[in-house]
Amino acid sequence: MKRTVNDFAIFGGQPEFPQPLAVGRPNRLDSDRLLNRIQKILKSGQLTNDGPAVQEFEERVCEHLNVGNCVAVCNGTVALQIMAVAADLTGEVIVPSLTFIATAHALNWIGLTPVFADVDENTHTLCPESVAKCITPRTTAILGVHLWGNPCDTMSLKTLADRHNLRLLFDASHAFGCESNGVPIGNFGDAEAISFHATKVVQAIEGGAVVTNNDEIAAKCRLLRNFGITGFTQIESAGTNGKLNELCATAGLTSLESIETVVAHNRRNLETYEDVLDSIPGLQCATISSADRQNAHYVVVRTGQELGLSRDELLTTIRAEGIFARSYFVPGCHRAAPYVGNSIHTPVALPVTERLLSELMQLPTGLSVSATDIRKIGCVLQNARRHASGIRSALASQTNLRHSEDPDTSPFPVPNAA
Ligand code: T4K
Repeated sequence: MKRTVNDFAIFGGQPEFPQPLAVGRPNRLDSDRLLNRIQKILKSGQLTNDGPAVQEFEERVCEHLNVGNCVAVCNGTVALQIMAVAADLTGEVIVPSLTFIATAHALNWIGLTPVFADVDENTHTLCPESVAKCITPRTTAILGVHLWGNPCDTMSLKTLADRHNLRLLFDASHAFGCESNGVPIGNFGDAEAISFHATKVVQAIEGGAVVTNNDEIAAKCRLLRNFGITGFTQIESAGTNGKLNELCATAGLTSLESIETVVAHNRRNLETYEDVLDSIPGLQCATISSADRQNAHYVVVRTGQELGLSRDELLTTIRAEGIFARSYFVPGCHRAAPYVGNSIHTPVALPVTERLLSELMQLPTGLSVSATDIRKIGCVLQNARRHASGIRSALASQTNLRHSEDPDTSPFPVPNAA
């Protein structure tokens, strides 16, 4: 219990969580199932190059998402690149700035120009009106991001894409297991890219996929991920090495088997957070938990003036308590190298993006976080608000502890896996 400002760990008190809780900590895989599968692979000798585990993983993903094709690749960034090349993109591609830098970097790395549009205040996904203002004769695609698992406004974006003869693609890295109007994410636009990174709701340690109902795009993706090779002596196109290996595919299969458990746990955690945050003015749960099926993988909270602390002051305070909350995706792609200061990338104002970047934080969830942990987090947040003015002045007077320019610099080491 933090009765006075000095009880907060940042000012010398005991941290509430000596073993820190983190956002994105990987959910544990069932080790018996995984090791069993790994043994079979090692015995078979087929370690990579489109082996049986990759093929089975692709089949299971198709079944789960009710989608026609899944092309598994080595990570989500390569999935974005292979998808973009398979869709014949050139020139400019409109994307949100409020996303992980990989969305923009994937395009930039293959010679495309990411152009940043603003996002919607509630869903934090591409705002169709802002996208419309970014379209030029060089635009060939819109790439929406289902941020935090919130589905993009797929209908309006499709109308816009059709009107201007643009490809419509999605980065679904956060949205495995989510739906939009009853349709699983993975079925929208020309194709969608998914990340199966260790920190994701379904993980293959490292992995990704392009999912699509467009057979032509799927066939191209298969070719592109394997150097464009079609036979021992036949090379049909340019290509790269984007293959998922068998060991990672087995991790993906094992993870996929526990998705219902993980999502149910995440959803209960989200409900507990909503309950706890309801009584704290200045903190509002911003994850959409509507009729759309949500994986609740991210608990997104919007900070407001009533809190009495800025988002970054709050982050500094609670991280010292062992609550390693994040401020994804500061600084915003448009403020990151190599895009910052270049009007080609940012032709329109991004007021909503800017506001969200300064107000949002993400709180720990996943299998390693319990309802009891969340109630304790709630108490810390409640007390931080109660002592906001004291914390603010103490932070300002402590030069060595004053939060840095980069609010993601943690005073804590990365938690170990104990
Ligand atoms: N598009 C979007 C919208 C994305 O969010 C991402 C990836 C991509 C595309 C690209 O997909 P990939 O190419 O990555 O497949 C993480 C992930 O590295 C990244 O995959 C993810 N998005 C991004 C949102 O988050 P960090 O830097 O925030 O994660 P990190 O290393 O801080 O890990 C989170 C916590 O988990 C830490 O406390 C450490 C702990 N941890 C992490 C790992 C990896 C462990 O305990 N064990 C582990 O093995 O980036």
